[in-house]
Amino acid sequence: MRVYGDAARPEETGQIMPPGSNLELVRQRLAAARNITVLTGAGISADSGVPTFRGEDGLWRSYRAEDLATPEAFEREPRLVWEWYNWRRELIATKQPNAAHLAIVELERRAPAFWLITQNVDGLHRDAGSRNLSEIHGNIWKVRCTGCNVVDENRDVPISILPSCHHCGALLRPHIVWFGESLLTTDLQQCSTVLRSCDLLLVIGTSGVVYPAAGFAAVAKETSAFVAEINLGPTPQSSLVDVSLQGRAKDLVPLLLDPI
Ligand code: BV8
Ligand code: ZN
Repeated sequence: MRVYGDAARPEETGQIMPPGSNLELVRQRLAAARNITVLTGAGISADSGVPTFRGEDGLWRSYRAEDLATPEAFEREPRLVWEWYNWRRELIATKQPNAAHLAIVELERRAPAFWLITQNVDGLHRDAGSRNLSEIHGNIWKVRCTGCNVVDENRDVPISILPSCHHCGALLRPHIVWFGESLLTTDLQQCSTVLRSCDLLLVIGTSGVVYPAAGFAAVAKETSAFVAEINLGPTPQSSLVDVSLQGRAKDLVPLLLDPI
């Protein structure tokens, strides 16, 4: 059952309910929840000025992110792929966490049990202070050796376009999960645990089109968690969740925290 206040479903009426009508419901559920899981996507960083993947600002030059974020593209044109990641590193290095990132840190501090799953690679949740965190698509500030597989933190801005491993000299790649690559088994196991054990899942700023993250709300619903979504508009998950709050993450997420 989905709550949009007492009105009919928006897709039936074409009406978008103001978030205020069920913001209170989500706030109450959050305050009562013993075990909270949060899933975020690029939309939470949009309010920090980081381009989303599929928004009008999400394209880079004439390439689509899905064509660059693949092992095949890196195999074929490592220089072009590194140019794209360098461009993103230079941009992200100038951005700060926003009120939504900080509210999630406060939620982690207050909740008896809390875990954050992010699809974002920008590192802004970590910068904000999140610690119970799975960066399931990797982190743009980490590199991995294509020879010896060593993972290192690398904050060079700009990064040299074809960086090499100081252990074995082989080419370094971004430590990021590309399309067609599996997520880390440890991350998948942690996601399954926290999705099946939570009594509330909050899904923030994701278009819900990239798997396996796009299936996470359904996993939480299987074990009867209360699922709320925050997004600018409806997503493929909207029919599945209990409440959809429509608005900017930086505005809505802080409102979900009861004032102390
Ligand atoms: C996998 C790293 C098993 C790159 C990313 C065929 C072959 C192989 C696999 C597949 C296949 N067909 C399908 C798949 C699965 C594939 C997939 O799902 N493809 C999609 C495109 C159909 N998935 C995979 O490949 C995954 N691996 O399945 O492994 C496997 C292995 C081998 C063979 C078969 C299976 C790996 C997926 C990870 C890909 N890497 N990122 C990089 O970042 O450089 S995904 C990329 O999309 C980003 O990580 C991003 O986070 C993610 C999801 O996008 P969103 O975060 O949702 O961002 P988006 O721009 O889409 O939406 C933003 C949302 O925010 C919007 O809804 C907007 O309304 C909202 N918003 C905007 N502003 C605000 C806001 N909301 C609130 N407030 C605001 N202010
Ligand atoms: Zn190496």
